[in-house]
Amino acid sequence: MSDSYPTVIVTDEVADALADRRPVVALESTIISHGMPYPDNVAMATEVEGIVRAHGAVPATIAVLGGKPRIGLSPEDLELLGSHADVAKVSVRDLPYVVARGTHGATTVAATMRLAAMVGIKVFVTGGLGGVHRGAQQSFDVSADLNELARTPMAVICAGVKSILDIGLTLETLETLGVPVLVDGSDEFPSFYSRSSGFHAPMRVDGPEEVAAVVRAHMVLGLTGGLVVAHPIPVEDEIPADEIGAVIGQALADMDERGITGKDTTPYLLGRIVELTDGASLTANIALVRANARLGAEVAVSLVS
Ligand code: PSU
Ligand code: MN
Repeated sequence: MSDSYPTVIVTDEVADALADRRPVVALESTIISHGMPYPDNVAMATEVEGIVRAHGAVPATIAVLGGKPRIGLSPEDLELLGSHADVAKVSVRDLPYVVARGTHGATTVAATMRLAAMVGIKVFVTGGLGGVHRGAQQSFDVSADLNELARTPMAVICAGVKSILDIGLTLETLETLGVPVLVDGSDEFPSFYSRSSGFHAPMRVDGPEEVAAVVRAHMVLGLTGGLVVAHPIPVEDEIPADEIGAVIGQALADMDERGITGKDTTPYLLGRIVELTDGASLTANIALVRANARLGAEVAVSLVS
């Protein structure tokens, strides 16, 4: 473990890569603890780290364990995050609480970005971004992921925004916050399980070099926020929008009936969609994360070359 960073614990592998300016890719942990069932979650997390390595970058999965923010995790840590009953979902506002109490926390996109930025990581891979929830006009439920994108300089590779969210309002908010939204290889913004969403790609790019060029220009301009890099799910893995749309409608109705609100909504909906699709949504989710890991590693490699 490196002691060059006072507030976080960084593995030697990640610290050495950062010191040598070699490519590093951050990975979040809410997707492990609250986004997928055990043991698929641990298998996914392990496989994704392998994909990042196979494409020339060092993976840095991020979480809070025993109150310590950690950058880079062991296989045992991944197992704990995937199977332990008491791992809180930790966004930025929750960080001081889990640290002070010495408990375990799986970090969301927002909290992972904040911790990754503390050590200078520039590229982050995830599945889906949080955003403006449907009905936010009443509930005010807007993910802190958007706030973090407004302030932390980092490229976030994701498969777009799930239609459990209001995709249009999420894109409007990102525009207001000054966050570039790139779409790799498509003229349409993707909706996680599907390549289509009905919304135009705000900025189209083709391939990791073009992504890296925009990220580099963003840094050169000294822009302070992040960038969204939407990477549509591979054609062979996608679930057609109308098919998954019906399932999502059902999951949202079930959520309302149970009175679930706030930070529990995303984990509940993801779990319910897996049940309603008999696991097909989980297969698609894993496939898109794999594809994102590859693109993220390639972007990180391109950024340092
Ligand atoms: N979308 C997914 N899978 C996930 C999440 C979102 O498809 O696991 C997680 C991410 O960690 C994201 C968080 O940062 O949910 C957003 O939660 P909230 O909406 O409560 O901010
Ligand atoms: Mn929320």
